[in-house]
Amino acid sequence: MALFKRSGNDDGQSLIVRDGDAILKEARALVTRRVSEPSRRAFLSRTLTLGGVALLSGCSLDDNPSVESALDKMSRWNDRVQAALFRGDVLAPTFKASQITRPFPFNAFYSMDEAPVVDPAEYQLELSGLIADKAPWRLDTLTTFAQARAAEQITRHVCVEGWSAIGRWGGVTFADFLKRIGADTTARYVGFKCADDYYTSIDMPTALHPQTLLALTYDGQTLPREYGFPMKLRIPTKLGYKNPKHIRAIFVTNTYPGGYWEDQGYNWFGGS
Ligand SMILES: Nc1nc2c(c(=O)[nH]1)N[C@H]1C(S)=C(S)[C@@H](COP(=O)(O)O)O[C@H]1N2
Ligand SMILES: [Mo]
Repeated sequence: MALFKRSGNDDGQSLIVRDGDAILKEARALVTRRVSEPSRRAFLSRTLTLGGVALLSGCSLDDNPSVESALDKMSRWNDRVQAALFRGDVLAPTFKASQITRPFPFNAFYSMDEAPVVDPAEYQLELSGLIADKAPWRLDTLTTFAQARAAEQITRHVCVEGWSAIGRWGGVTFADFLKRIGADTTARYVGFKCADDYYTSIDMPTALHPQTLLALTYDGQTLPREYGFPMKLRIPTKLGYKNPKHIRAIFVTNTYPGGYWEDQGYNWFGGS
């Protein structure tokens, strides 16, 4: 049943086309919309122009609690539409090595020199929640595990702040890792805590997607400090802010964990 198809164009952008259902198309456009300013109002007022004009006409966008509440409801609805549209077997576009963006842009909620310094000898990955084997992982064990299953991808990273870039990440598919630790894959969420106090969470279908990677290398080298050493999650089906760098803890849960930007109004599903 081909109700909708996802296709990549030359530029590597992907789009959903679903005959006869403008709402789903609009929902997709709504979440892939890039915003230039990482603020709640900028993000929400842009989505408003696409999704909620009729709903909110006559309301002022400034400091109006009922508008904010309506927009929050739209964002939750938007999460549900995106989750329904998400297909575990539809792959994000991949690229050739010659298309890699050099230098790859840096982004975080601070400037580059403030990126955390993680001591590889001291590092431990902590596991908690609905996981059978919660033993922490040292970096050498993690590296050996990843190298034995080497997965690699050249994909596009899309940041809501208005830029995108193609990069090459290597590691192990997150599905393999979740299997190894005995994660309950019927649970709803996987959450991440980072060495710089960033945090985010993703839905289980995305966690199990074949392109979702626990990445330890960038362009064939150890992941550089600024880009997430010692380890990041690379998810080409999601926007940049859903790709946690410097992961220090992973947990599996049925309780909504939110995220650093998500708790400030960014859409939680954050599909790209
Ligand atoms: N730990 C951590 N992860 C993070 C962020 C952050 O500030 N801290 N920023 C996110 C955002 S908004 C983007 S666009 C990407 C940037 O990744 P890059 O520096 O590899 O381009 O990291 C994401 N993951
Ligand atoms: Mo971002």
